[in-house]
Amino acid sequence: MPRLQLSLDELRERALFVRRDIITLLARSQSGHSGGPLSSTDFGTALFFHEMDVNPERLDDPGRDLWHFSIGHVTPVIYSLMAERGYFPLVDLLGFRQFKGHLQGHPSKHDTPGIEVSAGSLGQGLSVCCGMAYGSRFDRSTRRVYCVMGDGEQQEGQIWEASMFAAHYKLDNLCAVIDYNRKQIDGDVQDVLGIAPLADKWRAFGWHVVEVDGHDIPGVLAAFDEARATKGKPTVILAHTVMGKGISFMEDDYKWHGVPPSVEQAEKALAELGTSLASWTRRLETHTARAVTPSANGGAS
Ligand SMILES: Cc1ncc(C[n+]2csc(CCOP(=O)(O)OP(=O)(O)O)c2C)c(N)n1
Ligand SMILES: [Mg+2]
Repeated sequence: MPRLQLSLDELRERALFVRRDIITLLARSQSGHSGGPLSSTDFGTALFFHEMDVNPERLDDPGRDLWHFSIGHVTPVIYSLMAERGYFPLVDLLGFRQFKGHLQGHPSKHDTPGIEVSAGSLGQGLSVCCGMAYGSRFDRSTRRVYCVMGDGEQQEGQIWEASMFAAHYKLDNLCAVIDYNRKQIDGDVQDVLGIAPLADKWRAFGWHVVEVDGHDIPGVLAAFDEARATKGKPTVILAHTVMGKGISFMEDDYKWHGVPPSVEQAEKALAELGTSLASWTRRLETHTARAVTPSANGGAS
């Protein structure tokens, strides 16, 4: 079960596709979050299409890396990454947030193939990932565990309890990524409840800290490499990002935390991304089989 390790050009194209997917599924559902999914797109693409060893064709493969988005509200990017990676057909994205669909507003392990842990209540994911990483040691497994958190989420006390656990048990198979977009549901993180100096806090809690531009894919890949090479302690990557990245009228505005674009706004957004709502919807509608290889789901633009 190899890591995909797509080239930089392929990763950049994949990130563009994921952004188009996010806008298109939100335009269809008229419900859901825009800002965090778009800030998480580039490092998420690096994770799914280069870094992680996962096997969407065999979800229970014991050697698979484990991943979990503790920020459950960013399902538009989680599901788009999963669909593009071949967990389920792209057409399913058009059923986002529908009662009878399998893509609920927050991730549900009971509904979606490939979601291992349900999420939505902030602050819990790192604890779950500590359990996965610690348990892997007893399995004598070389798998790695990836946990994506938000910056506003850092205000949750449970994270710091888990952080102590991970350092105490030297969980160097655990890599956390923080979407450091400086915004949360009600405004600037520093105004709501300041978390700075975040890097110093994680260092003080015994973690190896890497700071990176979360939209610079080569930089993110280097950060993942550094995490792999770090022994005896867990690594946290502070991915500096921009909420709503890629869509001019959404960037750096917390009001896009939890709302979808209107159809008209989606048209504008997709034009900025080099496509149209009709054209990208058609791409999703026509991909009714799982995209099992990177080249099998490319094509339309
Ligand atoms: C325990 C808990 N408290 C509050 C919420 C409501 N909530 C959902 S997202 C969010 C903001 C999180 O901020 P951040 O992690 O920065 O995510 P972003 O806004 O950048 O997507 C809040 C408070 C929640 N889901 N869980
Ligand atoms: Mg945030």
